[in-house]
Formats: sequence, C-alpha cells, structure tokens
Amino acid sequence: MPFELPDLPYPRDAFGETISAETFDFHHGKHHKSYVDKTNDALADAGLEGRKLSEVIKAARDKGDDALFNNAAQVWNHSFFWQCLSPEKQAPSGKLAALIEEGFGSTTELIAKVQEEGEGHFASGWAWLVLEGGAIKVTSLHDADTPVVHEGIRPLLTIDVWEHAYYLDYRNERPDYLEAVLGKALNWEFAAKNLDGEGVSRADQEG
Ligand code: MN3
Repeated sequence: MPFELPDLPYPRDAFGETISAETFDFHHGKHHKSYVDKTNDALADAGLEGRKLSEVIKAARDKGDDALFNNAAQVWNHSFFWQCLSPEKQAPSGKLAALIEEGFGSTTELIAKVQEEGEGHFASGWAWLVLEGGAIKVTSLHDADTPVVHEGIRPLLTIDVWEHAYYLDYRNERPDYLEAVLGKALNWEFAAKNLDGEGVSRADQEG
C-alpha cells in the first residue's frame, strides 16, 4: 500500500485568520501531498516497499538516501503537526501541567521559550517540545530532521517554522505567526497523550 495524505483533523477554515484556509490548501494540499507522492515514488528503488513510514525514515537515514529521508520525514512531521493544532484554545492540565511547572515555572514561560527557539531557528525547520529523561525540553530541528531518528527523545508537540507554514498569512513575520499559534491554537491534549512516549506512532503509517 502506498502511503496516504492523512485528512486534516478539522475543517480547513477552522482557525480563522490565525491559519487561513488558503494556507491549509497549500501546506496540506500541496506541500504535504508532494512529500507523500515523492516518498511513494522512491520506495521501490530503495527496496523499502511494505515497510512502515517510521521504518522507511530510519532506513533512508541509515543508507544515506537524503532525498527519501527528507520526503518521508516530512510526511511524518506534517502528519504529527496537524494533530498539534486545535481550533479551540486549550491549556495544559494534569501531569502535563505539573511537568511544565517543574521544568519552566509556568505555561507562559514555556511558551516564551518555544517562541524564542522558533524565532531563533535559522532558515527551515521545526520547533519541538520533547520528552527527554522524563522531563520536557524545548528544542528545534533543521529542515526535515525529525525526532523519529533521535534516540532518547520522544515527540510531544511541534510547530512548523518553514516559510511555507506562515508566508501567506504573515509574510516574512515568523514571530507573529509563532505568537498567534502558540497563544491560540495548540492542542495540549495531544501533547499530554504523547507523555506515554508513543508520539512517533501517532503519525506513523503502515506500508
Ligand atoms: Mn511544512
């Protein structure tokens, strides 16, 4: 079975001006779809047909197949990212809120840290909240790089900081995009679910 473009978990116009329907048309309908198509086109030559998406990503990395790694990792990164967004404003609760308080003092301070990480990330990439050794860490990864291939960190939440994520709505103003998404559109329930360490599986696909 070829990999599929997963449906968005909300209507394309659910975020109003924070993330426009036009942005979803391009970001999900064109960019994410293109990563899926290019991954599928490369599977036979790479001898990786029938393998799970996460396995294809790791195998491509191990073989030094950069084109396949970049496309397959972006399929996973975007499949994870859509689930990190919520049209209804949420706040962390329970164990997640406790870990945030322990590591950062408050959700406001954590968000400020993610804002700083995302703004400071040079060129394309992803700002991440990950679980490392039982604690929440803020980090970022370049281009298509993904927690799927990093031992010891488990993905909790991500924000796409590639220009294609914000250019239609915010032009070059990445800080404004980050402020809007971090303030209004994070799916903390999804992050809390990923505290089980199984975040990779939530954007994986059978081959
Ligand atoms: Mn993107």
